[in-house]
Amino acid sequence: VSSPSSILTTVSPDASSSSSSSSSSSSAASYQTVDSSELDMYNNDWMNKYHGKSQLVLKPKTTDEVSRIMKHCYERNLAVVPQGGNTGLVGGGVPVFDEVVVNLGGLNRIRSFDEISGTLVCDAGCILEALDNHIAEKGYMMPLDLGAKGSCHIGGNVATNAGGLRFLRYGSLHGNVLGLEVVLPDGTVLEGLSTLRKDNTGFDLKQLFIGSEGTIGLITGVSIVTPRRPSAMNVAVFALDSYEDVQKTFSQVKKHCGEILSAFEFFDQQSFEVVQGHATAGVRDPFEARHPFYVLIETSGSNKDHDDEKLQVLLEDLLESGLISDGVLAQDETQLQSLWALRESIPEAAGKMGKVFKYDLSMPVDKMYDLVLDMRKRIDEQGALGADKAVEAVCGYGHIGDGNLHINIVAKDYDAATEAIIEPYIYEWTSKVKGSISAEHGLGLMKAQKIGYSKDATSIEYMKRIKDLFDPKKILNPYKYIQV
Ligand code: FAD
Ligand code: 2HG
Ligand code: ZN
Repeated sequence: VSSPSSILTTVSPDASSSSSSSSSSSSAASYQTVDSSELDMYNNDWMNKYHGKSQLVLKPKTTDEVSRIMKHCYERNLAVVPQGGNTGLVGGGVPVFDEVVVNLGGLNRIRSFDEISGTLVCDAGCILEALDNHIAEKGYMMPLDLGAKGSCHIGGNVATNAGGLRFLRYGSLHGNVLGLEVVLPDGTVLEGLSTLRKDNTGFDLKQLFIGSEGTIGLITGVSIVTPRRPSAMNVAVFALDSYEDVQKTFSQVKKHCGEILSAFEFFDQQSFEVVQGHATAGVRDPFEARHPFYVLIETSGSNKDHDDEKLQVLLEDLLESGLISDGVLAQDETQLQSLWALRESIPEAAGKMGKVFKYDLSMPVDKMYDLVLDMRKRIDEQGALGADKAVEAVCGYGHIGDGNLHINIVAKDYDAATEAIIEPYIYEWTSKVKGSISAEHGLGLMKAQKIGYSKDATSIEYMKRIKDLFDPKKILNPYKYIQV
């Protein structure tokens, strides 16, 4: 693959070719060459499940550089993989073969922040946590939060339409994103960085890029509305005996604390035990005994005494009614963080324990846990479940308040035999209850051929036409997203 321009930072194992282009080019040249071990981090995903073989990673610093890269690649039919923080869980952000990786991490400027409206305009490569810290000083917070916040980019979040832990309160990025700046496959820049809340002039094109997973354009700038940072936050974790009780508890929590509720998460005993056995720090068991289910609730408001009182009443009510068997309420910020760690550490702990087959599903809440039980039964019936077997654990957890279940099947290897026990069974099951096979992580490479389980033929046909319209040469993120 030839070097596209003279002002790009590249990561390439081929020091001679990159540095020679550098020395022969203009004074603006800033080629950087590193050894091939550094290429690995751009070729392999967070789970070490998907492996590309790209020999060229480009790290532009401006929208203009991204545009010039795309113009070059478009003219020469070079395939390109847009990459953010590379925390995606479906293999969408790494190459399949030797596609050029365009990593957006160099685009990391905050362009503006309006302290009256809370509108933030920034480069797509800004790290989510850095943005949250920046606006925290001004009394605001990002409307989304996820375990990968320290690495993922806002551009990656928009490209995947990430959900996460604040979705219940602040909703989808489809509602919070006000505008996008996007470089199209031929290098054209779509200037859509509006800060308007309301704008009914024609098709809302930005919506097409939210959740498009780098298949129709590279997002280079994001305009997003942010809410005020709540001054009072509470977190509680409850222990429960049955999934039935989890659902009833959700109903009670909404009744007592609906207007201040900002998260309602659940995890089962298996998830809890994986965390206790494998997570890094701050995850001690706050209960005296183990329980079949746990829920974490978070409230966010502006009057601490008022919220504390509400939670206290809720806790007493839940204990009295027998819906929960135990409960802990964080008394300070440290405890609040350690209760959240019980939930947030599950992906990391499962990853330390083994190779994780991850499923991210939405479906009616009353059906959710039946799937976890069926999955365990099925794997067990095939003789594959147990400490010294192919599958060591089947964890069920997720954003139950949003109807979103995560199933993490911790296996010894990413082998075809284990996958064949799980798939297509899990997709068929989800389809039967009219659920979605991707609630928030996207389709990527993992589910590029599975969209038919959740979408009808006409919808898929129109999606393909949209792809053709923006990317007629099919150079952006090939083999991903919709390949049916
Ligand atoms: P990448 O992984 O680099 O890329 C993801 C996809 O977006 C790829 O298809 C890529 O081509 C495309 N892309 C990236 N940047 C751009 C861009 N600027 N323009 C166009 N396309 C682009 N996800 C959730 O939804 N909710 C969660 O709660 C959640 N928790 C997580 C917890 C952990 C520990 C981890 C590891 C992941 C979690 N994720 C979660 C998944 C992941 O973090 C999100 O999907 C995140 O939004 C990806 O952002 P990224 O910058 O890492 O993107
Ligand atoms: C979460 O909710 C993330 O923790 C990751 O979406 C889920 O790793 C997973 O399967
Ligand atoms: Zn999630």
